[in-house]
Amino acid sequence: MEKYIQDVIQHMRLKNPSQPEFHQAAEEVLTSLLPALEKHPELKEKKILERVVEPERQVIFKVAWMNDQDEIQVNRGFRVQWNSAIGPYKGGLRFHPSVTLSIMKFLAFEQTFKNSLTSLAMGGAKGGSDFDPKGKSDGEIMRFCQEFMTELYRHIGEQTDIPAGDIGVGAREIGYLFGQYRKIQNKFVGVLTGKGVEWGGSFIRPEATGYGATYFLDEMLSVRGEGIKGKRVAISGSGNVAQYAVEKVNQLGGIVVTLSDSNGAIHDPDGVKDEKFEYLLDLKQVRRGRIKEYAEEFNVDYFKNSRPWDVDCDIAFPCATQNEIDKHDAKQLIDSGIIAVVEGANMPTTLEATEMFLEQGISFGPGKAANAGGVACSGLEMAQNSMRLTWSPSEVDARLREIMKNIHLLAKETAQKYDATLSDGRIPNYVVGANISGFTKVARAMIAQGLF
Ligand code: NDP
Ligand code: 2IT
Repeated sequence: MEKYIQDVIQHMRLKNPSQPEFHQAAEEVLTSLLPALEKHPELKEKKILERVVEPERQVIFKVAWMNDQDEIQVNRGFRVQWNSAIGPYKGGLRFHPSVTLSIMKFLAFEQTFKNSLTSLAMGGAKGGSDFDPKGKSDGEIMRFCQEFMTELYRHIGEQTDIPAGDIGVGAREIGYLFGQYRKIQNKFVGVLTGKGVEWGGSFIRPEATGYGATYFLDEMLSVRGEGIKGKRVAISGSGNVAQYAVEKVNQLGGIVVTLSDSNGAIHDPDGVKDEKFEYLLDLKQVRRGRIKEYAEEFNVDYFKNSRPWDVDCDIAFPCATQNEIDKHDAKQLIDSGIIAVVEGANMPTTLEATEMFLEQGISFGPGKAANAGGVACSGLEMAQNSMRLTWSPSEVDARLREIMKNIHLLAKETAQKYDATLSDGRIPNYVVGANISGFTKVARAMIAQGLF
């Protein structure tokens, strides 16, 4: 069976050249499925692996728009609809200059299994553009979003494919995208999530990924007989996920000692809290400034062009982007004595670094389980839109807490069922647990629905 998996991986690599991020994501999932394939030979007979590494549909389109100087700009737009066996396509949009088909595919592939773990009926997709929102005026952002939606609208719909935010796409962009869809289609429907609460959005959606990942961390620590209180937490990034991870870690008594952006990292051993947290929200949400300004304002260390992993901490909480913890960073974190890694970002840890953490018996919460709170809350937004109701913040938060608890339990019990535990046998291998449980539900649906 091992050879069969390696053959599928080899074929996937050959068929999709120059797509390193997609190769990495697919290899991580496929290799971890070995115990499930041994137990369920029908998965091989039905060629589920061969079928699940192929997206159902990939759309690539041109986005031409005008900047403030009346110069024509040309970007590329994507929507990769990976799998709709368990529900309509669902997943975010990323606007970042690094966006390629490889990155879209890795994200859509991961999203498929993440959405399956939430227990809600959502298939997997991802989209975005190589458009760089940094330094653009509000008018430029609006015109770009309108042009992007003028093509995307024909591929999505509230029963077909429901995009949301990701890197570079927040409340402002969702507003412009939604406005254009509504205008073109003359329909007010829940075709996007992450909408403003006054026009169809859900309370807690902005907070959900950061809160949810912190709830997942709390669950992992309780298995170790520990809690967040008093723990020093190194967070990377300073965007949507990082901000609300900071807030929830603070609420649960942890100390957030780092933050970062693409220019560098800050180290604040006393913790990003109280007026410093309020400053962070204003800096990033209102002024759209750089994290360096936090260091200047509060007189703490700033490390230019650095990641935040070279500090004394108990927990690493990556919330920026893919492959931001490599084996060098993993060694530093292991030497610092960390007990847990929780992936707020998608695939922030390289395969080698993940292996190193698992070998050390460190509780490792993979993104598709740990950061599923964002899309889970998007699923709750869809439910509210269908009912034309709005739940209170406390009701949504309670449901989010419950969903994260259940994802943790599912990953833990699946790991135990397949004998996947770490060094001392007590800590579950959540990578194996999350991948097998997310995958088998999608696989069963694919088998039940015939050949596609
Ligand atoms: P934001 O755009 O709000 O913030 C992204 C943060 O990461 C910024 O601080 C940004 O710095 C930093 N960053 C982005 N790219 C790089 C890079 N190449 N190198 C260094 N730093 C970088 O995005 P989100 O917070 O929404 O997303 C963060 C991560 O969480 C992503 O991996 C995303 O896929 C994942 N995620 C997001 C969810 C959501 O609901 N938003 C749900 C689940 C996962 P700068 O401002 O300098 O670019
Ligand atoms: O990676 C992710 O899960 C997201 N960006 C959120 C997707 C969503 O549809 O809410």
